[in-house]
Amino acid sequence: MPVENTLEQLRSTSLQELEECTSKLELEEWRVKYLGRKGHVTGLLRKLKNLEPLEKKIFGSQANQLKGFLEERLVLAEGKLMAEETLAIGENDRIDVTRPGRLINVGGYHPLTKIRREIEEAFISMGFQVVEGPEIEWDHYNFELLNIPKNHPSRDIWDTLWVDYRNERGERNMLLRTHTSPMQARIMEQEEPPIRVIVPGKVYRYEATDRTHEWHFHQVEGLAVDKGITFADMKGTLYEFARKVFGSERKVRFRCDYFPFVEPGVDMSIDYLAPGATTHDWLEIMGAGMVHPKVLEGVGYDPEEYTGFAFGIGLERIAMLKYGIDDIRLFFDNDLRFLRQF
Ligand code: FA5
Repeated sequence: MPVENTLEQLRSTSLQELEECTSKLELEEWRVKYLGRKGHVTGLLRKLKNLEPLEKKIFGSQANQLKGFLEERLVLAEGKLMAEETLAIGENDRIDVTRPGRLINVGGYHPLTKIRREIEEAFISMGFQVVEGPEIEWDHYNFELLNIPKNHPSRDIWDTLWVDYRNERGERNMLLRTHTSPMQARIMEQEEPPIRVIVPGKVYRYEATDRTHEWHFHQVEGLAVDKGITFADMKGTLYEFARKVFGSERKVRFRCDYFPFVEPGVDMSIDYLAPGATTHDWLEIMGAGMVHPKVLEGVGYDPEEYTGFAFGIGLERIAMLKYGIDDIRLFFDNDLRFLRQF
């Protein structure tokens, strides 16, 4: 085929194919096919060396022009493709600022966390510090240092979950703490008076559950030890706590109670109208009392020099009273319909 025809044909077929390219990959394949080292245009230029000098000159220049022309068209085609891609991205990602936003589910605090913080605030404002202690405890701290010797009937007050472990004497002496009171002994062992601390934490009991009893729940222990602390200090502190958390109108009741580690011992209840009930009742929220001299001696304090008071508040009970919740088990069901109310 004469060279001019070949040039013309190359021009029209290559341009047509260039038109049909719709991606960068196709454009690159097109470039290799026509302008690459083994491409049609380059091949044609190589063949020119067999022509007569004049023909070589004419067609050489035409072939070079075609090469330059196709290179330009390739750049244009690449530019067009890029513009189309940019436009497509804009179409897909366009932001409609007038559309109403989607509601985001923000997590909230568990009601018990809220109450714990509120109780902490109340005591911090009265000069107490917050400390924490272990949930797995030794019999020594949970019972013995609290004036509850082995085989003493008062142990029955706390139905205990024992850890499957025995010491070298074969005794089972590790347990899930039944109350936060073991921290009384741990703190006094390490610190010198004056002491004023509260200890929030989880406790466990081998107990049947009902509306007001759980087998795992939270307490906030309190301990104040110094020279000259009296029962009146304890009453004043606990009334102030009740006033801060429940308001000054709420009725509070103290009654005598027995705990081996205090003398005298009391419990405190709050006036309670259960949801749906018509008559008021009392809900016990804490045990308290003056630290027993034997407990002070056990940790190396002189009971003639120091006195103190201690208390253990049931956190779930406070939350039930504050939020009008009539079943303690709701706190641990993880039902979002319940948790979202707070
Ligand atoms: C004690 O646990 C003592 N350690 C409290 C104490 C501390 C007395 C310091 C004296 C000095 P008690 O078993 O009564 O006491 O529990 C204290 C509070 O925890 C109760 O008043 C109640 O509010 C809460 N409570 C007790 N048992 C349960 C239970 N099964 N479920 C939910 N709350 C409970």
